[in-house]
Amino acid sequence: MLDLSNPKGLYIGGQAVQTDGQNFLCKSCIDGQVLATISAANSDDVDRAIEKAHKAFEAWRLVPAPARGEFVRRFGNQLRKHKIDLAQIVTMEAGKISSEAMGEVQEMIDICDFAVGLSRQLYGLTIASERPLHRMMEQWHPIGVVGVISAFNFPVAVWAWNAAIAFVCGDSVVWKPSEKTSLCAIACQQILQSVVAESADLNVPKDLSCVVLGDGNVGEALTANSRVPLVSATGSVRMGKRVAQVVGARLGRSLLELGGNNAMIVTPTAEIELAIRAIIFSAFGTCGQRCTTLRRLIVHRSLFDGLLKKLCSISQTLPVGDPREKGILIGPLIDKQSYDAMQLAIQTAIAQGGIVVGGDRIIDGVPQGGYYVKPAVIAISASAEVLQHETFAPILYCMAYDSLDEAMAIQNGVSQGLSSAIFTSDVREAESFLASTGSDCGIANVNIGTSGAEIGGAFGGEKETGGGRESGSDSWKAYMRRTTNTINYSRELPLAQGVNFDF
Ligand code: UN1
Repeated sequence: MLDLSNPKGLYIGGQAVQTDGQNFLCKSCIDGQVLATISAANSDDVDRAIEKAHKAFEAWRLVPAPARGEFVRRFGNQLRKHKIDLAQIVTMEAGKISSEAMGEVQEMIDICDFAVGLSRQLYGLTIASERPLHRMMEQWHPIGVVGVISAFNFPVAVWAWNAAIAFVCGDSVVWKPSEKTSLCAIACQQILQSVVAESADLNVPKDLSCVVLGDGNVGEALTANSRVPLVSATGSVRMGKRVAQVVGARLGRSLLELGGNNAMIVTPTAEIELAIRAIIFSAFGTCGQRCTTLRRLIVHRSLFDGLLKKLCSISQTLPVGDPREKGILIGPLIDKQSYDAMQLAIQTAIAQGGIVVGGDRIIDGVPQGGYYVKPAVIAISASAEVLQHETFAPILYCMAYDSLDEAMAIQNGVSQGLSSAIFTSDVREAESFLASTGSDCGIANVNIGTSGAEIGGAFGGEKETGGGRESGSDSWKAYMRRTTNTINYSRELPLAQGVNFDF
């Protein structure tokens, strides 16, 4: 059923619209093969989609939340049916190995299940009024069109985190995916539209979901439009700063999930075999292209040499290659730009005293035209400047520490604050890491790697990571507007704070 043969730059509900923006190529990062050419949406197209989505919102907010949940339940079921074909498109465009691509679709299914339950739990508080025969309460109302900007590395799940929650909250969605994974977005839209088409009984407005394709200009038009009360953006710090600026200038709301630069501390009481498994997956899985990827390993000096040696040897034997092949654990980088950034980071690390194992390009035994690399392990001083920057590639910087306070200072000593972990069997160390004086990240784990979070928790981080929270817990509140209501059922009009205003 998924048909990617004639992709367009604009999807308004089920309607694919031919646009006349600049052409861009959809490529497979497996071998650089051109999969399609799309003419991008221009700013008028984006405005049009937003207008349609706004109309859809006006109808959708009248549908009871549990019925909206029923729609999302059907979407989750449809995703179950399409799990394999959607995962294959993720593999084709983003280069994920099959197990990770399937895992990504599973995240979509999981968030749908979560959102279905949530659709009966959009609770507001009742509050004791200070005035007699008065009652206070809060309600959560749908907010409007939610603009979603997503990155290439989670080309389907991040949209679903936003969309499934937005839909049960009574919002409509306009999605601007990374232009590197446009086909993934079109496939998602098709799956969703098949559910819309079969949900007449739920009064689902046909333009509930729109997709606008193209480069940063498309994102710019989406963020600038004041019909979009919330923009949820995932990507680089540079992009996030721009979104914050444009949305902030019109006093809209933005939910940002930006760079990571995540660290793990390995203490002397760590179960080292577990730690190694967590390090290898977190650092090199997804070819180092998760925002939760482990980038900085902070190891107690007593363990440093032994652990480094093991990591160097394991990392160099990990099977790298065509992600469609059985047994391959690491697929390609997304593109040449990404490869160049990796090489630049490695050269910078060397110039700053780093000792490197791996990191070079693999040419033999992999599809030509893709950028395949050996994971890089770099022993380096904790004070090296290169550690301040996140490079979206499989590079693991390793450094030694002497005291836990020092390790914590290293861990927190960067401008990003997404994910963090400690491996320890010492309850004092674990609790210190989780305490207010410990990790300053949005995610802090014990005896688990930095990546691969479950959807049930709130996902996001502090500092330059942007402060937003998506996915589980009470993240839904960002997708609604809160009203506080005071109701007087007396025959008097007492003023709050005892104020007299008799006339
Ligand atoms: C991302 O890289 O933008 O925790 C999201 C994880 C995944 C989500 C990552 N569940 O690694």
